[in-house]
Amino acid sequence: MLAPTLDAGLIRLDFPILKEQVNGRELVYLDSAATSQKPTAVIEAISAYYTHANANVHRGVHVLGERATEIFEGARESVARLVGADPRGVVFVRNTTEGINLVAQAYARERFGPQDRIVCTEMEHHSNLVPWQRVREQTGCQLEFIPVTPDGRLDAEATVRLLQAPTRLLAVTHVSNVLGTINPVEELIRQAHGEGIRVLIDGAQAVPHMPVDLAQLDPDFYAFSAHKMCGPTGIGVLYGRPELLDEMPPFLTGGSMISVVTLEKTTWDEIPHKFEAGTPDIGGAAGLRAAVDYLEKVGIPSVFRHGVELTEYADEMLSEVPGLTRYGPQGPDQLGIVSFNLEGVHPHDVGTIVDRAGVAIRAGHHCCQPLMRRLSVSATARASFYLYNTRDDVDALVAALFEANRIFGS
Ligand code: C6P
Repeated sequence: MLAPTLDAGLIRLDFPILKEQVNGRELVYLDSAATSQKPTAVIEAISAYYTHANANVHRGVHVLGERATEIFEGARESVARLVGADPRGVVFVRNTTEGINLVAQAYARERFGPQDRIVCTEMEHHSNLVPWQRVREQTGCQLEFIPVTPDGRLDAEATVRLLQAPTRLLAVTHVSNVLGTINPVEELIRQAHGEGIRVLIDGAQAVPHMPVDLAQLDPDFYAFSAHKMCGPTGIGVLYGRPELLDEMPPFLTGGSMISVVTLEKTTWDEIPHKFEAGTPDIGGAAGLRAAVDYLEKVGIPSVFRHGVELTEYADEMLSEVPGLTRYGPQGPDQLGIVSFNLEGVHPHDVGTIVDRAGVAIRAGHHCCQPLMRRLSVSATARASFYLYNTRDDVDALVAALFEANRIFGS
């Protein structure tokens, strides 16, 4: 059944920053894959935390300490509900990058040696690539990559070949931040588990935009960031299968993650606290909880439908722009992210010219240098959509691209 449509015009009213004037024009924000804008409810939740509840968590016997702990643990419950996870498996980290580093160091580094292989893909963000190179340096394990096809999908034949012994871990993105490709992660997890291979999914570009049910997908690890899903910067989530987290040593050590400390020896707290050393980002958790409430109120299935429809509209309109090359699949397995180049115009110039018209896009390698090499480009321009974007925003981008062509004489 099709989800109800959302009214992006009404939703825009919840995001005060969208009233900003940029270069004399009303802001058109098409860079949500980098970070999303924040609704008033999130901004107010952070402010309310500091105004009425600021204290440290899991320590205080006083009222503010209890309020802060309720907010922090309430955020964990909210996140767990959103993604269908056991709250004991929800570890608060700084961002997706830290979540993946946690798994690289506390899981892979501890277990793998030269006889083992980690498999990644050519479309990974550096955050899901560099940590595995580091593990290779530390353990001598092998690291191989599933190639990306010319239409921006994972090579099926190589996937089958690489999801076999000696592979021990597959680390793959759910949605590509450059191509918008939605990878068939449910099938990949099933295939990998059939061969006894653990799976980490980078969900940074998925959780904000589409329903994600970890109970159904059943990954071993799944990482995402609050700041791409209407929440604040500084807090993210690593989901880990509780039995695995239980077995793993801590990533960072110090206060808050211990059970008993003597001068000789320390024992660890229960999960997830074992992985949350030091004072956490409590204000961030307050914002994240409000972001989850906000997205649930709008309805993630409606956010997904809106992203699909806007991307289809953008594809149709961009096909009218002379000299434009689009990267990535254009079909049902593509979501919310449109990368392209204009013939004869460097993507940074494209970014600068559209910015003059108040349109914010990203230009560069998008932290995916190996993918750029595979696409035989040094950089692309990238527009990315979210629940507050409208067809008018796409039209503003397209008009600005015609202007870029005029300036560069194409
Ligand atoms: N991509 C982009 O503009 P952090 O920075 O840890 O919150 O997220 C890292 C990350 C990991 N995986 C994927 C698929 C991502 O898209 C990102 C962040 C931003 O594409 C900033 S480089």
